[in-house]
Amino acid sequence: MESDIPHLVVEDLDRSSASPAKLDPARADFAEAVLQGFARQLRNLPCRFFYDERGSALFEEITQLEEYYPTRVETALLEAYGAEIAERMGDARVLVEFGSGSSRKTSLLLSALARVDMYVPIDVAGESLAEAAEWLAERHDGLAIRPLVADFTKTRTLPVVARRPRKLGFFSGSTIGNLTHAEAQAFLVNVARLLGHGAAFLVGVDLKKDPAILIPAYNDQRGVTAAFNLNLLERINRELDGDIDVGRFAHDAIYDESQGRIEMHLVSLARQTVRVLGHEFRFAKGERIHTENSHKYSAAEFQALAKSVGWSPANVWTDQDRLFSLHLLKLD
Ligand code: AVJ
Repeated sequence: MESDIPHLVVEDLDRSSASPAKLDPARADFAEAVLQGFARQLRNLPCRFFYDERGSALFEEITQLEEYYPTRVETALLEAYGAEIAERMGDARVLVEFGSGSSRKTSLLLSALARVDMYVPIDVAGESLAEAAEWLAERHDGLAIRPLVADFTKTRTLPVVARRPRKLGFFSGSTIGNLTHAEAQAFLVNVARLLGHGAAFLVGVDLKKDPAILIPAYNDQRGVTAAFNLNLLERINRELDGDIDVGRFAHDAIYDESQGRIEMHLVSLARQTVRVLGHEFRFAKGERIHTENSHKYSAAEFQALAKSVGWSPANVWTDQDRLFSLHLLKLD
């Protein structure tokens, strides 16, 4: 899928960078993704790079938009069904959270899961992870928190203290929608391995629905999602010595009915040349950079996907308007 030309940028990066703080691993990772993504016929940037400090703040703003229903509805589901969910999840003591965004939702779940005494949040964003851990520690007495700074799709082992039999998992916000179906299957296999026998896994999944509701959720009136998308280009300018005129790109969000997914793109508004780390890239007017997929699943589709890799769908909770779903999956 990804890189057929691994690590090609490392040397260029050293020489052409204006910044003396060269080659920290996070920056090298970003550099490689941008130089490779921009060199492709169909240009793309992986969505994990949205979440620098500015991007994380913009995402927080997105979650509060009228048009962006997922956070609001998922939170309401946890509030309404928390006790029932906790009862169905069982009495295991360790909770592992993948891509632990908002600690608000986690706190709701933890309040319902009275038996849990250890919480392992896994996220690439080390700073927000530490902040969230602090926020939760204040609210949940006696909870041991063992954050893991890692890409949750690549995590193969848990901290030693968390390797107790029977674990619970939580993956909220429909972040699973960022993955293709094949990637989601691979991820579910990995979670099964991490959580082990007797595991219960709660997954928030955005439901398929009328594009008239979906599209505004990814293209809001106030332009917060546009700013979130365009921040990728600003981040390139900030971190990779880029000279991109961000005003010459526009945000676009489309719903691809056949693939059941929202796609976000950045569209070049003019024929232009941009420079990144001394490399030149020419864009035609109208040329696009694909920046994110957000897959939507009917409840039955997601259950079938989970089943195909060995999880047993145990329950699904949805709101009255059928906007969002919380799936409980179990492992024997
Ligand atoms: C955090 C991946 C769940 O796909 O809805 C929000 C990210 N992108 N608006 C989503 C996002 C644009 C969000 N996830």
